[in-house]
Order: sequence, then C-alpha cells, then structure tokens
Amino acid sequence: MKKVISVIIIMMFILFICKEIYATSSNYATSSKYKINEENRYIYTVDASTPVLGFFSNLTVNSSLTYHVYDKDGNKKADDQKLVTGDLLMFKNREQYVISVTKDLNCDGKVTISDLAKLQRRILNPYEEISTESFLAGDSNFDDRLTVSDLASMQRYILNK
Ligand SMILES: [Ca+2]
Ligand SMILES: [Ca+2]
Repeated sequence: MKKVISVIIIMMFILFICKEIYATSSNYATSSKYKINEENRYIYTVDASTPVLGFFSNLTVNSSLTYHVYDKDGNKKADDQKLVTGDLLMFKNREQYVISVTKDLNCDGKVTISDLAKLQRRILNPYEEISTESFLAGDSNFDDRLTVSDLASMQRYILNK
C-alpha cells in the first residue's frame, strides 16, 4: 500500500513539473501574417505604416490578460499610432514581445535611405552593434544574415515606393 502511495505521489509530482514547463513555454500570441520567435519573444515581418489596431487585427492572442503596445520609453500607444521597430506588445503580467517592422532598422517606423545606410554599415562592419529587432528588420530573405541581398531588396523597396 505504501508503495502505491509513493508511486502516486511521484506521478503527481511529474505531472506538476510538466504542467509548469508547459505554462512557462506557452504562446501568448500567434499570427498567420507575422513571424513570431517564441523563444526570444519577437514579432517580426510587420509592414511599415501598420497602426496598432491593424497589428492587433492580424494577431491571435491566447490569453485573457489585457495587452497594449508601448513605445521603447514605456508610453502606451494609441490605436491609430503607427508601429516602429522596438515597440513592445505587453501583457498585464509583464510578458512581452518586441516588435520589428520590416526594413525599419533605425526604429522610426519609416523605410528610408537612413535604414539603407544603417544596413550598409552593418554589412561592411559585422562587428557593428545592432539590436536583434533591427537585425530582423533588415534580414529580408530570412537567412539569419545581413548581406548584399538584403541591401538590394531594401534598395528596390525604396526606389519603388
Ligand atoms: Ca526607418
Ligand atoms: Ca539576409
């Protein structure tokens, strides 16, 4: 009888641990439009000029917690404000995702010659400091590298605007 109770206790313990692991790795947000890196909590491939409300409409939030978008200084953004690279999607329990706007490396929400220059500098000097969200913004072909292919893609984008 003692043995049975011990086995039950051990099984309950294992179940408890599994539940904990599952809870901490749960996804708060999913999207069919945006790419999401769950491990490091990044949401990327967000188009330039996307307002907060438009962003939410392409997001499925798997949580009953309230959430908002904040800028990097911690100010809550209004529904019609446009996203910039570095904005945060934050839930009430402080879980957060960093947002990366495609091709907006310098975090002003627009794709301009300044972003092109920043990408070019980083390609010429791979040791140049760059945030992960800016890196994701610049990696147009999703090969985890910033190369002349990404530069060409941004050039085309700016010229065709
Ligand atoms: Ca920019
Ligand atoms: Ca690339």
